[in-house]
Amino acid sequence: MFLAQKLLGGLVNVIGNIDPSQFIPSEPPPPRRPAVYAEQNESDEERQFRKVFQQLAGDDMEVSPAELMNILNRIISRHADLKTDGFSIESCRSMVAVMDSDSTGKLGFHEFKHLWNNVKKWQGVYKSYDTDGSGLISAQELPKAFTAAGFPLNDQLFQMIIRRYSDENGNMDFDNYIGCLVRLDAMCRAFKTLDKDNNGTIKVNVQEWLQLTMYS
Ligand SMILES: [Ca+2]
Ligand SMILES: [Ca+2]
Ligand SMILES: [Ca+2]
Repeated sequence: MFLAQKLLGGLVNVIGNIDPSQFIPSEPPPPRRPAVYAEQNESDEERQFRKVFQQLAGDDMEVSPAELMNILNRIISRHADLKTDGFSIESCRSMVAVMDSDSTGKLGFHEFKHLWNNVKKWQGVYKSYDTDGSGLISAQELPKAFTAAGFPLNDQLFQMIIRRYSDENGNMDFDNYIGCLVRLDAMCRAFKTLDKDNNGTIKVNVQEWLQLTMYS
């Protein structure tokens, strides 16, 4: 009896329902505003950031996947404590796709700023939860790190994430970690947007499903 309860308890723990209301996806980027309006109403910090953005984005004022890859790889080359084999073009295409709320195929100022702030925040989480200082997030470190990042998933989902994003030893390097969180964040945000009555369930048709899953 006791054993059965324990077994069942363990099972419930593993398969336990996740509660999407506990997820804390980041706020979506604000809607596009005319540049003149934006420039008149932004803080000093935003103005600084806009200058940096203009240099990174070039003449079209949008960051392409290749530009994003160069930017991220330049940054990580200055952080020896973050282990990584570098951001790939494929992972940058995926990040641009899930952040591209206005469907231009590139990241505009607000989309990029949103991604930038998240990367900064999640980099802090990565460092604090890499408790053994290996430069990688191990399978043991991962649940706490993801929970701190705003995503308290269950064991089953953590295992799935490790299967998909970590190496054969269960270690996740920095580029995989960022790629995974950008996607998780965007998918949770999409879920919250579609779950209009907030009951934890959404209904999508095939068009919406494919738009969500294939442009990601
Ligand atoms: Ca990697
Ligand atoms: Ca865009
Ligand atoms: Ca570690």
